[in-house]
Amino acid sequence: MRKIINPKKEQWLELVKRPTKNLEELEQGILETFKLVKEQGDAALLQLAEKYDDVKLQGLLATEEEFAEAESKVSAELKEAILQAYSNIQVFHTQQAEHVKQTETMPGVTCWRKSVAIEKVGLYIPGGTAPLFSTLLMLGVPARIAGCKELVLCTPPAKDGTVHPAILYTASVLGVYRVVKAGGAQAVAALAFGTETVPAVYKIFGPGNQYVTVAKQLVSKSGVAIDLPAGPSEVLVMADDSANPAFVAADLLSQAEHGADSQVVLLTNSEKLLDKVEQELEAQLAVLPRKEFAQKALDNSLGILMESVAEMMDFSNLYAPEHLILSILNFEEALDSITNAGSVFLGNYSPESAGDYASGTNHTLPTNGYARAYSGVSLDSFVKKITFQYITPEGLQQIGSTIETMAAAEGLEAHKNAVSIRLKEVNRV
Ligand code: HSO
Ligand code: ZN
Repeated sequence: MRKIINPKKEQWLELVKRPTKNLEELEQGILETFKLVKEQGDAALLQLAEKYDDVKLQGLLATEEEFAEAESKVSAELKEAILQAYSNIQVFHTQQAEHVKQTETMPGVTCWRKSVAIEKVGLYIPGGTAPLFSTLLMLGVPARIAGCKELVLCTPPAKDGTVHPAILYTASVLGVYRVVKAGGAQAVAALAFGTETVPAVYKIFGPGNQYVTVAKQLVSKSGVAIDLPAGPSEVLVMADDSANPAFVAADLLSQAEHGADSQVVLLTNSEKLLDKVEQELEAQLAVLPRKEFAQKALDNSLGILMESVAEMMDFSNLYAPEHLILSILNFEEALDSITNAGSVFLGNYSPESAGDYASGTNHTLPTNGYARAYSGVSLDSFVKKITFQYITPEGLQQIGSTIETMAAAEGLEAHKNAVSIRLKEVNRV
């Protein structure tokens, strides 16, 4: 961890920068993959699984037998944990539903807005070094609450052609039975354009490697919606003397273990705490199975000593972290000054892991400074909001002249006429 003592404000812009990657060079290859999937459909997916995942698949879809086998392989303890997390995520996301409120903006002019589910959604769950079945819950639960009709799951298979049992078990809990063994840009292409076994969807969700990220960005240019511009995961911990250095180090490491490019930042107004956290990091890192990833992430990370909580908050708002942990005594007083963050964890007993898995909030969140303007995934991500209006003849008499005047001023005579022609009839009777 890079230690920085009282940086000047002029340095902040440099410090909040994430290491940028130029992903444009991946585009050419990804466009070729898109072409292959468009032209050859399932055959392309099978061919690319062999090429990139080193697996000769018998079929693209997980079979009933595979679901049954997964069910038997997941321990009772893990099943119980998944169901508990499911329940909490469901409770939290259900209360996000908006109820239809009809409003009369003028007598006889009634407007309302209704959330309508996106009919077909694609969920991408990476394979790779960790089987993120928790992400499947974070996407599948709100999709189900929203009422999405078709949920298609794509995930890269292991070398023996199987899908991780916990992913299949979670899919079955969600009632998602179309599980496609496809990863990378080809999975995104299949979800966007459709193949014989993969229906084309209207929105694609889920994290992935650089290929998946660029592929999602590319399909979004052609009208398929995507959840969020994804980047490496990050956490910023704000800590004062009331924090427990071992807890702080554990939180930093929980995020650092995601990958070598994860970002962790510690802000503190206590030099003593900074030193203690450094010692703890070393001790805890040594025994972590994923210490190689975590060490690399820590090498790019910052431990910054600052003057005050107010200064830390200013820095954090500029950084706009995906996750913000407030391990400070008077965190309640600081809440209103948080302007940019994806998800916030308060006090010494709210680790980020709680939100990652089970407390109920969503863990698909804006990274890379996007928290300045984006929200994380929620029930809203799975619906469109459609507006309605009903105007009575009396209502049109009330509002008509306003519309006519404005249409005329914009030089749009046909717009004006759509009102005038009606008013003429209403005023005749
Ligand atoms: N911290 C990750 C989510 C996750 N953590 C999944 C563990 N499993 C991004 O918010
Ligand atoms: Zn995590």
